[in-house]
Amino acid sequence: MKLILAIVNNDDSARVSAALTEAGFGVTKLTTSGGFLMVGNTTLLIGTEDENTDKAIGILEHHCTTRKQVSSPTASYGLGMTHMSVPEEVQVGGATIFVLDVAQMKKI
Ligand code: 2BA
Repeated sequence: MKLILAIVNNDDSARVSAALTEAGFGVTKLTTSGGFLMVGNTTLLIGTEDENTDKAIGILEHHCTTRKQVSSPTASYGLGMTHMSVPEEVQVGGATIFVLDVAQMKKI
């Protein structure tokens, strides 16, 4: 079994969660923030059998789009405030995906 951690843009999270749920995946949404831009994003936890991992990643790829975002002065917090108040355009996402092996899953 695998646990997929997918960090996605807030604007994509509702659509991709709905698509995953519709395809039969269990999904948990966490409200998170990126350490660089210091703005909100969404982390999806998806527990699934090994053979369904690629299908889940395909759904994430289909619904998560790449965007350009301008960093705000607060983005400097993640860099020890060395880049204070110099807005930069950065490319964000589609999605940042980690696939972890799960030793055990239990529902009690
Ligand atoms: P943030 O940390 O807010 O990063 C937003 C975007 O800023 C990144 O997009 C990247 O283009 C840029 N960026 C991040 N760190 C940077 C740095 N030290 N110097 C210059 N530019 C930097 P993505 O790579 O698509 O990442 C989107 C979000 O995914 C991140 O938001 C973070 O929440 C998460 N993420 C990305 N890589 C990660 C990792 N290795 N571990 C944990 N979370 C990660």
